[in-house]
Amino acid sequence: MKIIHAEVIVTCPGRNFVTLKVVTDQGVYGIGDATLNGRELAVASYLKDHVCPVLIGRDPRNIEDTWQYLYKGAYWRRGPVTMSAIAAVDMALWDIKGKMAGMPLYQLLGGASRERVMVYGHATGRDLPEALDKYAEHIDQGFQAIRIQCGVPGMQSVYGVTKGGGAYEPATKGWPQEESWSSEKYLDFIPRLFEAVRDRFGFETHLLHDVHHRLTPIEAARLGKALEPYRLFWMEDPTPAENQEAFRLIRQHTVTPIAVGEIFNSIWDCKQLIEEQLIDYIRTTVTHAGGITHMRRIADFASMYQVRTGAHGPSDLSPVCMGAALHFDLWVPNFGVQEYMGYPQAALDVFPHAWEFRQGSMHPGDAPGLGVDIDEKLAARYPYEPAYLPVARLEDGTLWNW
Ligand code: KDG
Ligand code: MG
Repeated sequence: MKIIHAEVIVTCPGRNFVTLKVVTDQGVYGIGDATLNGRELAVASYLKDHVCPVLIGRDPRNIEDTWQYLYKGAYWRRGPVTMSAIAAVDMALWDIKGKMAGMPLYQLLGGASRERVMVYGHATGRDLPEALDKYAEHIDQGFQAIRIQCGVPGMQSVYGVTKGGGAYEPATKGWPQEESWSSEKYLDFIPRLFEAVRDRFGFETHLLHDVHHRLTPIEAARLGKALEPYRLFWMEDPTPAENQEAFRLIRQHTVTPIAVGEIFNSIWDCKQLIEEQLIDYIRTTVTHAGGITHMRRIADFASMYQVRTGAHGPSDLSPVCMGAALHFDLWVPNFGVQEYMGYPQAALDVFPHAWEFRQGSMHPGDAPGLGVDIDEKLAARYPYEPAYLPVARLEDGTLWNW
């Protein structure tokens, strides 16, 4: 069996997505997601110019060997662009293997470890009453786990909160938007938000919050400690994770669980945080962390330290990644939760899928392979549109972590 064709499809049905399609000499094809928000064309070029040519003639059944070939063979290891490109190939090859076997991917991984996958949704409000209303809406939709983000009094814009109040989409067309940030205002307000949530809704639902890398270690420690009475499921990305020792300081002060990893792309990024048990949930994704093959390695390593998975699942990873993630989640023994932000209808139409959401949980479906396809004709109707993530500045203009 041989790969005879590989092509990259860039489409913008509401937002940009990069998809790799790998075609075999037996007529079976597989697809993979390679979307890297705000840097899409870099991965598209990496695939088109450097990876697709060397795939031709390879046996698509040798997934592990292809992974090693692309990782070690590039010489330049790791990094979000390389690892997203490898991930797309890996996903496409698992898709092909599943289709050849006539089995959904989760069966190839070892079968289902649970009936369905618990997902968390985003309740975001411009102010406290709106955030609480959104939380109530999520409860009505059956969510058992909800992330809450809220506008902070005195701050113009806050991560996770849209100006118009609709579904959150961080990337905007044109130049990067500039947002302003005050850790002081945020730290004063956030405990009040959580007190209000627990007062009104009790402790039945898992409660999550994303700090989005914005605090210093000691500030993060203070926040974790202040939030302890509200028993969070997790506090996400409390401080940037390049300096992993910083998490020791946070850990010394608080038992609020910590989730990190959405911007990690290899097991080496996770190593210290996991082996020193500085985090509780690892948030790497199939697309940004080298595909199913590498995610499996990260999850197995994490399981040795009782660290559970909590994969990133924003709308800027395509429905193809969502499918791969759900197969992975259904199998992975140390599963924690899966993020699910949802998609614009146009994106759902471009990517017909077997996965489904019902009452706060999801299932990948039982179609062979990933169970997600791409409607290429429809995709062609949505050409690429340049868009960037915002940048954040402190109130005095200093560039900060967005
Ligand atoms: O592209 C950036 C987004 O994926 C990110 O801001 C979303 O932090 C995020 C989350 O937890 O979903
Ligand atoms: Mg996040």
